[in-house]
Amino acid sequence: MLDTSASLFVEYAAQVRPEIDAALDRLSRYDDQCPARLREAIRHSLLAPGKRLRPLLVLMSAEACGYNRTAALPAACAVEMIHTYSLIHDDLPAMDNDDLRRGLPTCHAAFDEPTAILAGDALLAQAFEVLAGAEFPPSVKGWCCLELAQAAGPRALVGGQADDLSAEFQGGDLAFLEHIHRRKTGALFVVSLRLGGIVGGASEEQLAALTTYGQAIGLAFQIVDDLLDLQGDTTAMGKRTQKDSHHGKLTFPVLLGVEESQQRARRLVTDACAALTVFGARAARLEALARYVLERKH
Ligand code: GRG
Repeated sequence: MLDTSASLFVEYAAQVRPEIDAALDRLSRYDDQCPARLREAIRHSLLAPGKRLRPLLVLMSAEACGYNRTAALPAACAVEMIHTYSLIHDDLPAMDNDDLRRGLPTCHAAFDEPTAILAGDALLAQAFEVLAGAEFPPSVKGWCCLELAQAAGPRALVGGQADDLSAEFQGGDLAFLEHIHRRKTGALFVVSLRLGGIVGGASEEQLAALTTYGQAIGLAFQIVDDLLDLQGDTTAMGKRTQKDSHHGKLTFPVLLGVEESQQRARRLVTDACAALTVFGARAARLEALARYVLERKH
């Protein structure tokens, strides 16, 4: 294992986030075929100050494979578009019914419900346009589109969300909770790392390592998210906290308690880092991100 601390990731993210934001800005300057209100709604959510963890994972994974970060940007933006669409739809009154996201009013609160639904729909479609239109070899583009569609689809993100909504009413055990979050949260983490690896020409062994790492940090991220919902502060988080406990939701601290949840997150981060040995010193930033997942305050 390398000697890395979360600050290595924090510094890298501060340097690279503006590159991601600039690319997302360029990709959302639609001409007047796109109605102005729809464009504003998309940009309101897409350009809001998110942490950009998933696009950073794409770029870090491509770089760990020795690939150029700028060339990997379309894959990074495609994943962030899927993530933002999922946040817009999750915030809708029919789902989590939230009024605050990324420190700003949610899309439907700032605009209206139909516009927010359409903004999400537009981003979901555009993610694939961006990937398919990138300057990757055709076989790489096809592979990336397949993996992203699977991660966003009924057996992953959407299926996890559906089960999460039903768990609010039915309860469940630890295995069910992990099954939800491997799909709802984990699948986008894993596909971010895999897309970076695929465009970066990763070997089978490297792709398998990225997958194992992604599954572990995805789950650790969700456990920490549940703990922050319980203990965190709305201003720092940029979204409402203590919603899960108030809605009787199935969460890790509810099932395991705070202490055991923290221990589980720590164990997952250790496992995640152990999976990266195949990358040698090039794993340093990914290891630092794993530590950041444990230490983050928002
Ligand atoms: C609507 C298909 C569909 C899915 C919604 C995104 C989502 C699935 C639900 C949101 C609630 C939630 C707790 C999701 C788990 C993943 C998560 C913590 C998302 C927030 O990700 P961050 O913290 O957000 O990376 P930023 O804003 O920084 O990008």
